[in-house]
Amino acid sequence: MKFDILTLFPEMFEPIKQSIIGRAIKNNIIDINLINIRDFSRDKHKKVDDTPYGGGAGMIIRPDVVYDAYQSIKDKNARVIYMSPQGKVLKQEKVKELSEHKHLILLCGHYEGIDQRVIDEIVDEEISIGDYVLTGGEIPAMVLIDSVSRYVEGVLKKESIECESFSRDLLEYPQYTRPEIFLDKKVPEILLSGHHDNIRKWREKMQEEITNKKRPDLIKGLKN
Ligand code: 4GT
Repeated sequence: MKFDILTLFPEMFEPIKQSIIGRAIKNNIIDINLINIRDFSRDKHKKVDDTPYGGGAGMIIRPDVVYDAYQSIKDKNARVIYMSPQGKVLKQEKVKELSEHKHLILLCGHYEGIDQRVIDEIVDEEISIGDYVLTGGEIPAMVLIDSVSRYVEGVLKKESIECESFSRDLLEYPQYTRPEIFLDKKVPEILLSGHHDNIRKWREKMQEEITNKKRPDLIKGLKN
């Protein structure tokens, strides 16, 4: 799976090259290609933004620079996503759907945003990671890459993903490891019993209890 990232701050993506995603990159399962929008400025000072028509605070990224950056990587089979608080809020269902694509192009805004004309011209879909405002789309893009990559074949062990799809829409059961006693708290007896059928039932019951208590909206299927 290939991710092309159009951004003014490619250095911000260093953290995602660690751990599980880092291993997937080294194994050529995931490819993260960073395109610095600034490289496409034709200005002698490499300027990419300007003041908003109509007035107001902040700077807007110019459409021509973004367009030229996009032209350098464009692929008619890729899905172009603009990370934006105006987009649909990312949910696990959408994460799974995006993981079926071979090539995603992620456009990250900064400052007060990007000129609307280039968004209308190149973007297929806008995605938000939640109802709050950030200084840029880079962290949302990393959230999308991390969540989508988990579903790409070879990134995780098969069990890690399958287990989730059975228990869809429920929170996870609590997990324990050694020591058996920690600060006078014992690990639930059933987990030491070796009775795998009872353990499975106990875990399912815990999932329902925890979801009911912490996120009843997930069970009721409420949108927010
Ligand atoms: C929030 C989100 C996002 C921003 C989100 C354009 C300039 C948007 C700054 C950018 N804030 N992007 N994707 N909730 N800010 O996903």
